[in-house]
Amino acid sequence: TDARVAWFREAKFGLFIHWGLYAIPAGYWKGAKVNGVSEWLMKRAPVPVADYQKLAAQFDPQAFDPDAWAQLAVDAGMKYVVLTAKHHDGFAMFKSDVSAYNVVDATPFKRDIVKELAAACARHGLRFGVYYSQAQDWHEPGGMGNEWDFPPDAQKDSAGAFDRYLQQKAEPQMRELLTRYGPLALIWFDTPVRMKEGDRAQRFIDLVRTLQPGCLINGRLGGEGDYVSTRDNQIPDASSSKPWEVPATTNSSWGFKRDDHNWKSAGDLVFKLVDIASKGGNYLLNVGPDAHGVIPAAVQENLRAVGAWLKVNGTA
Ligand code: JFZ
Repeated sequence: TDARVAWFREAKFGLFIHWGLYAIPAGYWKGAKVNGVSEWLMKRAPVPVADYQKLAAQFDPQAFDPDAWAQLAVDAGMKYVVLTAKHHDGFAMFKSDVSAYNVVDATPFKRDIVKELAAACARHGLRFGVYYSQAQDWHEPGGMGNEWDFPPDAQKDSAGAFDRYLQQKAEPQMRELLTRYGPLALIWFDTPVRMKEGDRAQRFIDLVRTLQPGCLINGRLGGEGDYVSTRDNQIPDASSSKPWEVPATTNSSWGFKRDDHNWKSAGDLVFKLVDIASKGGNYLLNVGPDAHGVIPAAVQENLRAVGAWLKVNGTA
């Protein structure tokens, strides 16, 4: 564990990228504003699976430039990048053999986002990891969290549908991610609904440890991780012995939200970075690219200002 987390203890600053089909509605459904973070639109509206999945036919981000994203992370002084390979909506941003609901098979874009960003990060000397929503999958009858199209979670669990989903989609996709994209820095699991029962979490731990012993597991799998993930945007008061990371938004949404201009200032971001780094933690700061593949200009500017400050005042 110590060797595995050595780089992480030094990293201090990373780029979180929430990108998926939700960048298209960007907080609006059928002309009405949907409250909350944009990547939860499907659940908040709620949108039936049959309607939401049609967004895939519109996903064609012609401005996607993975090298520009990696360069932004470098300019900001960041050391690692974490992309949503699959969020709660169930849509994979990589080619998958176990579910056609993925960016290569279901969109006109047909490009493997995970593959292209992993390669760009390698070219820019950045470590690359993926976010994967292991328990919540609103697209699958057995996935947790969708109770408008499917039975309640407890029923999916007792009927065995949840374990079937885990074994037929989540675990095989984890295997694909761990074998096709080179060395992964970490897997960012999230919202561990019903993951503590039986050997569910352990099955993921075994996959990661067997296929990529150097890959870190964050604190939201539902089992023992390599580091502590704090609550979103929450900076702890004191340092802890286990490495830790603060996932944080730069506005008020993780996914792109058209009318969210609540950007934290560059000064605020610098203050938080110094606060976190001085206590031994890492700051995983998020951007939500739009449906064209563009990271909003305002946040790009703020991140570059943080990088400029680090050039003058930082140590690395
Ligand atoms: C989760 C996701 O539901 C959300 O869409 C986003 O990806 C975020 C990074 O993670 O939301 C959470 C999970 C945990 C907490 C808060 C929001 N928490 O522990 O405070």
